[in-house]
Amino acid sequence: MEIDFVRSRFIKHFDGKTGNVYASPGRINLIGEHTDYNGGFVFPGAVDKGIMAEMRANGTEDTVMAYAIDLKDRVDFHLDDPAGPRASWARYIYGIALEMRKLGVPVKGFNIAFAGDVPLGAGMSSSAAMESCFACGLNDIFGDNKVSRWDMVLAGQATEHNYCGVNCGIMDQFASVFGKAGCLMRLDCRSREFEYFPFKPDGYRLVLLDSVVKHQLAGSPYNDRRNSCENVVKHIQAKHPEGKYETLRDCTWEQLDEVRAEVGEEDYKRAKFVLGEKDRVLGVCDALNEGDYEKVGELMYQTHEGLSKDYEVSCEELDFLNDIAKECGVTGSRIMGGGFGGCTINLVRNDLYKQFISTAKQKFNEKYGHEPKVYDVVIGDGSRKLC
Ligand code: GAF
Repeated sequence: MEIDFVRSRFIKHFDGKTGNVYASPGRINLIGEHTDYNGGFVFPGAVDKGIMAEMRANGTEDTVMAYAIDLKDRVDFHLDDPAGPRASWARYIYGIALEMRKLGVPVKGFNIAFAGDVPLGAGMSSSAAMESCFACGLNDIFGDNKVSRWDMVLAGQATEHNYCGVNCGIMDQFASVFGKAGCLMRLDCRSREFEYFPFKPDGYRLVLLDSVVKHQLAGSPYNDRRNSCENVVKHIQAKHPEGKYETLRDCTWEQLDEVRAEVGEEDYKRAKFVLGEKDRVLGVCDALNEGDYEKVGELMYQTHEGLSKDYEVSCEELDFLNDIAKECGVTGSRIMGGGFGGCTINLVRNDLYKQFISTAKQKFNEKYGHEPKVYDVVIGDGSRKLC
């Protein structure tokens, strides 16, 4: 996306003056799904697509004038209005501004115009890209950049919790803020320690196939999944008062089996997936260290199976794309992100790529009347000021 594209709209829709321009990316995740809010590991990377915003203080105490370029929608609101704006996109601006105030940034009125090239509803975290982009701008304009990168991550997550109704973990905001070109990141969501993993799989590439089934976490059973996990932890804690069980990260397979009858089959299956996924992320790290991409792929297929059968966040279209990948001999394939629509992420041998993409397009089209969208993954940088 070009700076001039955003700048020309900013100038046109406000008072002709320019501001500063900021960008934040969406993300992919190689493995480690629904583990972030369970204190486990994730393996994301930022992508080369995201949100770009031009922002400038407008001299008022609390008036925000906001323009969503892609939607051609203008909303003005007051930061001191406890209800905030109704438009869902504007709530990200309102929410992050209030969360940055909580961190001591004296946010006052500002003008903002933004656009994005991260596909909406594809499970690539367009919302985290918005939060971290706006946080980066507010930190710069009003806060002398004193808020740390981790606090911006947490402000983005709090925006989801407090203003958008999604009880998400920290993976998406983390990836958007901390991303680094060419690197995936292994994050321990409990200790928040992370390391960059240069990702140059010799002979393979990552590609996303977008089912175009709109993934949207607000109003989806995402929060129910989290509640199920927390319920299992509560039961394990009650059985083991001597220990401290905060998340499923602290629980063993034996303990899960002990509470199986009490929590019921549904919550049991959810927790079973999470315990397995925790192990799979570590397995992928070892496999990457050994350059064993076939092993990485095998674990990706296992994740898909678990997300589909036990966590039940897949849909017919995503399972179909996964089946095609298998039939074509693709190394690894699985649902990416929260689920309920969006993309599969596929680890494909270079020599198989063309045939896989054309088969997937043709078969998906035959069944659903349209082709899946194809996004080649380019791992890019995290939140930054452009000018
Ligand atoms: C969504 C959430 F926002 C993340 O926190 C994470 O839980 C993910 O779903 C599933 O891994 O993207």
